Amino acid sequence: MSDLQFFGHIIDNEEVESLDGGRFDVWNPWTREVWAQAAEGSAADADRAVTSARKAFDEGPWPRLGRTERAAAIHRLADLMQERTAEIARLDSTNMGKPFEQAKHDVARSVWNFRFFADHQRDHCGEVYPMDSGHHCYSEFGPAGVVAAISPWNFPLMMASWKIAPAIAWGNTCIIKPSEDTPASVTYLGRLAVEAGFPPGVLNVLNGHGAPAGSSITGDDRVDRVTFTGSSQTGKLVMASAATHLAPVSLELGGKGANLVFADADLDNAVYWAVEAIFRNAGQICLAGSRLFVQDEIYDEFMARFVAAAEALTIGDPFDPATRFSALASRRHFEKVASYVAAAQELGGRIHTGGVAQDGSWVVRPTIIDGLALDAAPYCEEIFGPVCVVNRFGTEDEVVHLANDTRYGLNAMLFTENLSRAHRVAARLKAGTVWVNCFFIRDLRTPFGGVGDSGVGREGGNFSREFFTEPKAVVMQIDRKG
Ligand code: TXE
Repeated sequence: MSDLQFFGHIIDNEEVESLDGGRFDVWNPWTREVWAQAAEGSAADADRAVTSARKAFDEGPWPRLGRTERAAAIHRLADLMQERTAEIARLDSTNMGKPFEQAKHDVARSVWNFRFFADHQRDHCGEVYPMDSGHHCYSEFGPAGVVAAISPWNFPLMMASWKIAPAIAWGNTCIIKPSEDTPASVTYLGRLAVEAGFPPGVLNVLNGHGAPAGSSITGDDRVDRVTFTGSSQTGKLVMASAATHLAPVSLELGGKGANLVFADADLDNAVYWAVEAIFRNAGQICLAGSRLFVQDEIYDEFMARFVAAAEALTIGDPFDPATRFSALASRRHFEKVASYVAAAQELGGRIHTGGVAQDGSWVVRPTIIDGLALDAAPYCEEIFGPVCVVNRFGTEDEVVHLANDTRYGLNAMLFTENLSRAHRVAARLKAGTVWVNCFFIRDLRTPFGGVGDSGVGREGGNFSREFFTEPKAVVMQIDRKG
């Protein structure tokens, strides 16, 4: 009898095996051992999950609950998550190699996602439109229906909660398919929803691979909304699949974030954030500051400080409190990142520090490269690892052009003490979010999403409301004519 943990599907509030009994192995990237198994969802399992969510929406209490009651149920789930922070964080650290302290922070952020959207829905206001003709009109925001949510492995719990929280807060029912690399914490969340007393079918967890599990739910015509975070390439497949039944999509895809450091920047602050932006979570962040542009006058000094700060990051076991940086999330991903480092070397890039650990681990050390051509693959493509490509610039116009010369447009950062320049450059950058003198700071009311290959749509606050509801106009006569 295997002593591996098992993560089943959660359908109709029951944790179940796949109908055909299929399972797959779940790896610990630091030890490079299998530590668990998860149910391998087939098209038949996906059908079961969608049937459950559809029934819960069409016949169950959830969409019909008062907004206060629904908010209270979601806060109960958030309370349970908060109580079990260490347990959940342990799952994410074991499953994807994230330092434990960062995983605990991710749980706190996930709890906040639930609390924020519960309250946002409970306290929202509709709109009234005074009309000229003896009528008035008001808007209503009713739930859209069944939501298919597909989440990635880099923030397993947090990215899933970012989708589930607004979906269920607005009265929808949901099927979440976590990444096959990281099924643990999302399955655990599904167990907590049962414990919190959610009605059956409100939150279904379907484990398994992109195809057939993911593609079966996105292509099911009983699904009303599809929200996806992952690669740009898969995003296109998801959009095509949702288009077969005209389900609106929200896609948060890849990035190649530009980080602009002007000569008048506060260098301590700029170095601190440059390190966070590309080495936190081992660079496995869609928002990573993976293209760094430094103005000529400070280039050498900045690089010396940046390299020193990168080398000071303690690499090790995610559960060692000293660890700031650990293995990449999977063998497949390690091989991808390592291949970009090798390509950078072949293409004449100068590696100032870092490179692939040669000890058999899945570690790529914090890596800083300059000297690459503007069309070199490691410079243009999303590496999604701890690899920063650096370039120098002379003028504001030049750096804006360099920063915008990409298919992506999720986010950018700029560091300057000149207020006018900060506003001027922020306005010119092609990105969904621009951070000035900081990084990663979020207010959940603000729009989040990207342009170009970085995605379609925005989520956050009212932007999530627009996506997860069917806004309705009710026009009412006040004065009867004649
Ligand atoms: O992504 P996929 P992968 C980028 C990053 C990374 C690359 C590949 O560059 O190296 O993508 O990672 C599900 N229908 N990002 O292969 O394939 C899949 O099971 C429906 C950036 O992990 O996009 C998983 O749950 N679903 C990103 C999710 O999609 C499908 C985060 C993401 O997998 C599917 C992750 C299909 N046909 C990777 N195929 C970010 N924006 O943060 C796969 N999936």
